[in-house]
Amino acid sequence: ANPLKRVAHKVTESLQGDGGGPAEGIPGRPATESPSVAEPTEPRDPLPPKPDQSGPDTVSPTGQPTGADQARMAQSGSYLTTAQGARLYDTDHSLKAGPRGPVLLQDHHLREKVMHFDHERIPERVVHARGAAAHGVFQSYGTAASVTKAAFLAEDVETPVFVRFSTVVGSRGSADTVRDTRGFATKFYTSEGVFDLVGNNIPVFFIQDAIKFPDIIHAVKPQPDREIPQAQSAHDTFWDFVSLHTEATHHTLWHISDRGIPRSFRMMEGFGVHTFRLVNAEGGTTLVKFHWKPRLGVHSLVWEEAQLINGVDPDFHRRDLADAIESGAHPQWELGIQTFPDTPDQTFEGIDLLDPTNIVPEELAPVQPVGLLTLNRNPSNFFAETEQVAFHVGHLVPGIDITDDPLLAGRLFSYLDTQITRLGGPNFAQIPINRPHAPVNDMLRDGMHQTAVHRGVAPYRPNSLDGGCPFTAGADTGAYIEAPVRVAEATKVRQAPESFADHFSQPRRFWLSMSPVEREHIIGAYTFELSKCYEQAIKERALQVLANIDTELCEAVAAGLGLPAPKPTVPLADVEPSPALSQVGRTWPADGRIIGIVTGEDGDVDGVRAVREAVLNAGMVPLVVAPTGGTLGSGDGALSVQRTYATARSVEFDAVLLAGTPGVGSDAYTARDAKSAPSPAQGRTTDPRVNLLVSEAFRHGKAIGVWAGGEAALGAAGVPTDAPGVVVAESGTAALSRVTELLGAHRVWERFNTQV
Ligand code: HDE
Repeated sequence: ANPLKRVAHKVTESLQGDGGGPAEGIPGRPATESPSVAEPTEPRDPLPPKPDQSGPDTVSPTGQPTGADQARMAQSGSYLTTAQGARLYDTDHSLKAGPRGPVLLQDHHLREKVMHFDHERIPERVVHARGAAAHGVFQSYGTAASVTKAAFLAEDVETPVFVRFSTVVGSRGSADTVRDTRGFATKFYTSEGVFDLVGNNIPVFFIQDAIKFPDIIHAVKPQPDREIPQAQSAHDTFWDFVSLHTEATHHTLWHISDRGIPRSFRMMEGFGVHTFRLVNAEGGTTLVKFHWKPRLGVHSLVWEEAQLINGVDPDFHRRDLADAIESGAHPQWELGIQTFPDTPDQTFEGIDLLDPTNIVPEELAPVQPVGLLTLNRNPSNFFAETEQVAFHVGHLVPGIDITDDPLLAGRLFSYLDTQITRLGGPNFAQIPINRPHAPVNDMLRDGMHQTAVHRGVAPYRPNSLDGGCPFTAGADTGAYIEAPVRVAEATKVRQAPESFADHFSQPRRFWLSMSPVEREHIIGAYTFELSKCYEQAIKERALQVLANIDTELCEAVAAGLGLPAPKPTVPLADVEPSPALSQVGRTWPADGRIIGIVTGEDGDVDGVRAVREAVLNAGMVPLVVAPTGGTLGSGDGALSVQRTYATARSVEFDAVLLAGTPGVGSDAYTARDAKSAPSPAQGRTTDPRVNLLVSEAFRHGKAIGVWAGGEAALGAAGVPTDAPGVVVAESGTAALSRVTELLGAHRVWERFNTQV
């Protein structure tokens, strides 16, 4: 076990702790920096960034200041100043004519302070407004070198990256665990310029042509009259559109499946969606689809859990990502490519590669790993980095080119255009997070928020006055040269190709690839969403779409809605399942999983201490839950409590351990907490909050381990001791080792009402 990891985990706990344990100062900073109760008055320089915010240095070869250097430029010296650097002696009182007199217009500090505050917000992204991001590094294996000359994909090249995950629909302040597609956008600061891979966690899209993007987004966003519902697809306008516009069927099915409610950003796949074209050193081209494969596997929440988390901890995914990085459990993904010959028809095994509603099953074209992404540093400032980062599918490097996918074409326009409104002008490439780490010598000049001081007199070509500089490069000096692809001779039309017309066989393949428990979740999710629609005609039309995917699916949802199941209007496609699409049935590492250790007043403190250590040693995060805050036990061996019965909810934990007899005989539950008194169970009183925690964990398919009398808490919650995934052990560590094995499958799938 790595001792550093343990120290770091303690940091995580002190950040999350609400148990009132001993103050440990500012997490991650030296103890000498810990704030005393009184405000410090001795002038000193700004505090350094926390350790998790200053990972490996990513200084740009051009000497552009990055990270801490950049912070020093914005914040230096010990004294408070105006934006112009004049030191201030008071920032709490406006300048007035006498203490009770009118405020004077001449107060330049007041005016500057309030003026700046008034403009602190910028427009949120029109889609993907809510996100969280991290810095990291991409280590290339060199396995793609035969198909692309991109320098960052050559053997053993390390490239700094910044990755932003997002939801699509909700506003910037919406909750994390809503049912939605997730964005997975990666900025590679390569030696040949920035490459952005702006993908999603779903490999297909709602529409085949960018011109429909405003339509789908208008349909899914809150309805325009009352601006409800926030961050949800369960409403009439969304289902109105997707039931009429059947090319959305495949994406909608993924969105309704467990992929729409990921357990963590760290446990999501990512996809470039479109087919791209790679170009190698000899000029040879290959069509590819990009995939990100998470080291921790692909895992999801269950719907009830997702809904509860939105209230209990709306920042669940954001917190999970930041905490994991802070604690040293750096999330990792392998970048992989599926490759296809660049034939004139751009199809593979009959699948049109230009249609972004199609996948190519991995069984037909295996995903070949080409490098490893590790996220190892949290942003130091959300606004400067996560909010101001500007991704663009047109940020390409030599060796990576586009195809004629009509969805990609529109994106090539949109991502630049949107930054003008969002970031206030055309110079957003100069914002620190967006700066390339390659030398930049453009002839772009002036404009809003210009921060460069360009030299020379000739920002034009050809010129002699600046000695002819800048010069254009050639293929041998690293120029980006478009692949000389033939463009078909054709007539201008507003029309989709015939090969884009099949909207149901790919969704059917997805459905047939699901395990029974995943199908049950899909049926539940369609029933939930359509039940939220008011218009009968929309529900009926949505059922018609389902009938064209699968009869069992349609009948089950129709039964839930209390409507007749329609017959298919197209023959059901004869497709082979793709086992790679299912999330169930494999075993994954349990790293970074959160284990709730629930104990009572008479809890087994030594047992809790031992199991807590064992959780840390296994690379997981223990959170101790007790009736009240403070510590368990006293003296050197005292254990901090991170959650109390009042603040803990089962949804925070991946598995639960019950130490001793938590909640049984508890006095912590008083009339203040609820109207009813504790209920008797097994001859003793029991705390309903612990009952709820245990029964929810059970219902959501989580492993539960008990020892030292914990069976009583199971009994009180109505959980049978011999149920699947319930472990009764001699000691906490024995319970933990069995629970860790169960976590490998993510959930105890046998608990759901289907055969796995
Ligand atoms: Fe986007 N998309 N998109 N999108 N998209 C934006 O760009 C757009 C599409 C994706 O973390 C916007 O800077 C159009 C597919 C991600 O900053 C905007 C179309 C995929 C992010 C935009 C699509 C995506 C965005 C809003 C249809 C997966 C967040 C703010 C042609 C492959 C990036 C911004 C971040 C953001 C337009 C379709 C992924 C308006 C017109 C397909 C991950 O430019």
